[in-house]
Amino acid sequence: MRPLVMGILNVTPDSFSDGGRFSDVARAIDHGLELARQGAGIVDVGGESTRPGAQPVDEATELARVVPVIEALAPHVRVSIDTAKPAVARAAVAAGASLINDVTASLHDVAAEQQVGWVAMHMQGEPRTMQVDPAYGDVVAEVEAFLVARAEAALAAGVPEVWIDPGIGFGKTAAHNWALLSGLSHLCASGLPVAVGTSRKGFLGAAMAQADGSAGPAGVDDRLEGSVATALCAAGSGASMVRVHDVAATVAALGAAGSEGTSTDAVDHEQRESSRWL
Ligand code: PMM
Repeated sequence: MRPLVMGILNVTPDSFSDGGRFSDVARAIDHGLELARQGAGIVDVGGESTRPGAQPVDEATELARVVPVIEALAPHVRVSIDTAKPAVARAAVAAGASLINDVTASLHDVAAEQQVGWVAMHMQGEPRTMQVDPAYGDVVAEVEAFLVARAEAALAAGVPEVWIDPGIGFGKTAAHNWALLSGLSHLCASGLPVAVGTSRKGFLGAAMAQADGSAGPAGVDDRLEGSVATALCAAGSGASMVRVHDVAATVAALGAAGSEGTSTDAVDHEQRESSRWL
């Protein structure tokens, strides 16, 4: 089955890719509706940048950024809230969000109390310093053990829908990111639905330059091919959701790769294997 496409809507002045573009509420709402028209099954609204080195924002600022946008989008498309703050998660659910996208993997009690879905993402360290010196023994095994333990705690607490996400770029070198993408099927074999976000991330800039012989890494707005290719790879490994900026291109590529329908359920590997490369 084709994975769910989560469209990214950062209502922030400083996100690494779309920072500043949608910080005005009206423009953010328009863009969220456009992502839905392009085929996003869910729009992920965030009001605090998590890019490496980002400074935290206060609760009132984050609430003012996300709540009006969620209220406007929720009648039209499923909305998730990308936050690390319990109060923002609660307000977002009150405004219509039904999934908490949690890069700290620490808000499962809020998801249980509100009876909404929860994405547990892996991060080593915290955004300000996470890229200073990320280190693992076996990155795939360590990320998987962490996520499965968090998911089990959430399910035991009564969270109705639990996703796991390896957190590409969050306290990881390029080698760690590639290892996690290559090892994604291990994560999927846990039986938990897996979400993956590679879209426009830095490791793709370097990889794309290496592939085409450019002198410097591809800039953040020139990473479309790498973003779509890795989303497809993730889908091929069994991911049930891909988090992307370029919704139209990703939806088209997933469609062209041959799988039918959209699912948040376990992925039908057999169907994909037989249809993907026809
Ligand atoms: N990446 C970013 C932000 N939130 N959430 C999940 N679940 N997975 C991710 O990989 C992820 C995320 C950073 O990217 P952005 O600044 O473009 O939103």
